[in-house]
Amino acid sequence: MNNSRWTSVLLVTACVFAVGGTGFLLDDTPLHCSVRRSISPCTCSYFTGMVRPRIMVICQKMVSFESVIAALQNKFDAVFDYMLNIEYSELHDLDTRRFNELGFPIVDLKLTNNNLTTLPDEAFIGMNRIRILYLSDNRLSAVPTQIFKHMPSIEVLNLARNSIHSVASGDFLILSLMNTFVMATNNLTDITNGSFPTTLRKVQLGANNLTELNGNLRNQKDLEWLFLDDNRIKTLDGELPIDNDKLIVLNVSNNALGHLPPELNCLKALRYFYCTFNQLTGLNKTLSKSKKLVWLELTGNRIQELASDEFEEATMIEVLELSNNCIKHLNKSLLALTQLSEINLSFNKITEFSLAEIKGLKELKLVDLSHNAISKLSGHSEIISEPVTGVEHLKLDHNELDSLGGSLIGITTLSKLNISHNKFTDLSPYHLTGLNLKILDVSHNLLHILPDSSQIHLPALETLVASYNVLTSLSKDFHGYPVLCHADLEYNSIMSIREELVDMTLCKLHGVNSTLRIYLEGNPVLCDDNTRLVTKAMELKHAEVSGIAKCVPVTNDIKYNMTDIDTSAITVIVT
Ligand SMILES: *[C@@H]1O[C@H](CO)[C@@H](O)[C@H](O)[C@H]1NC(C)=O
Ligand SMILES: *[C@@H]1O[C@H](CO)[C@@H](O)[C@H](O)[C@H]1NC(C)=O
Ligand SMILES: *[C@@H]1O[C@H](CO)[C@@H](O)[C@H](O)[C@H]1NC(C)=O
Ligand SMILES: *[C@@H]1O[C@H](CO)[C@@H](O)[C@H](O)[C@H]1NC(C)=O
Ligand SMILES: *[C@@H]1O[C@H](CO)[C@@H](O)[C@H](O)[C@H]1NC(C)=O
Ligand SMILES: *[C@@H]1O[C@H](CO)[C@@H](O)[C@H](O)[C@H]1NC(C)=O
Ligand SMILES: *[C@@H]1O[C@H](CO)[C@@H](O)[C@H](O)[C@H]1NC(C)=O
Ligand SMILES: *[C@@H]1O[C@H](CO)[C@@H](O)[C@H](O)[C@H]1NC(C)=O
Ligand SMILES: *[C@@H]1O[C@H](CO)[C@@H](O)[C@H](O)[C@H]1NC(C)=O
Ligand SMILES: *[C@@H]1O[C@H](CO)[C@@H](O)[C@H](O)[C@H]1NC(C)=O
Ligand SMILES: CC(=O)N[C@H]1CO[C@H](CO)[C@@H](O)[C@@H]1O
Repeated sequence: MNNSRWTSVLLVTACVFAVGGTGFLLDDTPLHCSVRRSISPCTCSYFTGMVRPRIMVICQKMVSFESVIAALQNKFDAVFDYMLNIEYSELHDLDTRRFNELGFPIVDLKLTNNNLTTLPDEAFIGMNRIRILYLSDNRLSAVPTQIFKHMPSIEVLNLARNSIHSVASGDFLILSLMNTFVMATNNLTDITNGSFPTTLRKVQLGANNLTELNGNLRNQKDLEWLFLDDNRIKTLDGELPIDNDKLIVLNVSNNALGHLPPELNCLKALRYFYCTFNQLTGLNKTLSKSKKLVWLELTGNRIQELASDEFEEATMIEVLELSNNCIKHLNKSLLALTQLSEINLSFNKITEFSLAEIKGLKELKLVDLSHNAISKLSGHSEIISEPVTGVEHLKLDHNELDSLGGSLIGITTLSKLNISHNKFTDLSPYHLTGLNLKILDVSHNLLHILPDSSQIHLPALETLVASYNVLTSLSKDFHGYPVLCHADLEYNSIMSIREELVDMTLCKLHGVNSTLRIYLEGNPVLCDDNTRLVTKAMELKHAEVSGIAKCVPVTNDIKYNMTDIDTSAITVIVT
């Protein structure tokens, strides 16, 4: 994953829940407030740096609303704005007192984690300065519509993690300034049409039980973020906002969508689209006009193939996640994606991969083709004229390959190649010629020999993983890897090792001479008395062999009589 990209997306997600609340406090240093002592057990901090300085008051584990009022009443100067959080408290007497008895203006009220089941509307009388209201993490079973009439200035409303079943027509209409609505993790099955004001910019309805949206978001022209993930929505046809050129993030992952709504094409601003774990069988060119799209996740669908013009104008896509689908053919659909930096096609049904599918994609760094059924790599002749891509990391593990077929020749940017769990019986030195590999994983294959040391030259190879093969001896095998530092050869059938193995290597870490580590656990050679002498000699040449020998103690004359097969059988017996 490209780190900076990830951060930006995670930030987007994080912000949904931080809107208004703590988000704007980030670059603001809280100061102690003078009344700190007299409001115990509540605490307060003073924030400058905003248009109007604010005071944040936090009360936790209060035994009653009465005790909140007793602690805070008339302790604060009304010229400031106040944020009040009452959490983990017992507020059974909410109906006997009112927030406005506190005597200071609250703009941001958070009543979270209080086990609230209902909210008496009298408590909120006169709270018309409130812009942010959090009622999340309670046990509300219905929308507390009755309280909204006292708080017409609400811009941010958070009802997440309650047990609300339905939203009735008009429930939120009175909140004509509301721009952020969070109702994730409730038990919503139904939202009656016409429930929201058309001012919404951020909507989070994830983790509910919604099967349809009833046209509720149709007229949200200013909608920027829409999270509908983890519901049971079967179709979004006719549900997406029309004439909307603001929607940037759309998450409909973990639903039951069988196809993408055609109107997706009209969301001109869409940059991040998540539609993982649905039941899409194809894209039907629905995203072909998404010119601003940079991040597309479609993992866990049933997509079988992509049309050649699938992404025709979606040329800004940088990250494309298509793992866990049923893709057999790419049909050169990726060639339009000139900004593509990462593609994940793991767990699909590709049997042959042509490098021509990624020809000319210069920004492409990571290609994951693992867990397919690829038995043939092709396309080399098509790309030889022009350096194919900027690919740095190619994952081809868990496929059916027995040859690279020369397909990688000329990809000078490639530094990490994983062809573990395939069917290689040998590696042709020719197929690795000219590569600047730093890491090569050929473990879990059928290699009985490493590439001929007189023919292979991987001048940058630092890590070689060749465990779980059937290598039998090591002599000049590392001569083609002058800077090797890490050689994992565990669980082979190596019976002999020669000192000359490390004659041509010099491991350097950050330019400083360092030790080449050779891992040999699970090889018969560790039970050979001679090995100790060889490894001692290697230590003088900056190489260190490691691995715990698992041999039954055998006297020399028994050992002397053993055939090769007997020896390997013995090493399997763990002492
Ligand atoms: C809320 O209810 C839960 C379970 O009924 C209980 O464990 C918890 O102590 C209650 N919290 C408060 C603040 O009353
Ligand atoms: C969704 O509804 C189904 C059936 O009505 C129910 O079994 C399930 O528990 C509900 N899911 C949630 C998260 O409430
Ligand atoms: C959600 O609602 C459904 C039916 O509306 C009900 O069967 C289920 O138990 C509810 N789940 C929760 C977690 O409240
Ligand atoms: C929902 O209401 C909007 C505006 O009132 C209307 O345009 C739309 O057709 C309605 N949708 C449905 C499914 O009733
Ligand atoms: C989208 O929804 C899925 C499923 O809930 C979740 O795992 C993922 O983190 C969400 N992505 C973003 C960016 O919110
Ligand atoms: C594909 O899109 C076309 C044009 O929008 C539409 O007519 C067709 O029904 C769609 N096919 C599928 C399988 O969704
Ligand atoms: C590709 O997707 C698979 C399955 O979703 C995941 O396990 C793997 O880590 C991804 N590959 C990369 C390089 O991120
Ligand atoms: C190669 O892929 C396998 C399977 O995903 C993984 O276990 C292994 O760590 C990878 N090798 C390297 C050197 O990253
Ligand atoms: C590093 O090792 C090489 C070869 O053994 C030797 O010529 C060189 O002097 C060493 N450098 C240092 C700083 O020890
Ligand atoms: C080893 O083999 C020799 C010749 O085959 C035999 O004379 C000797 O008894 C054997 N030793 C043991 C311990 O089996
Ligand atoms: C949609 C599309 O163009 N599919 C083609 C992808 O490539 C395969 C194999 O060449 C064809 O059989 C499909 O028709």
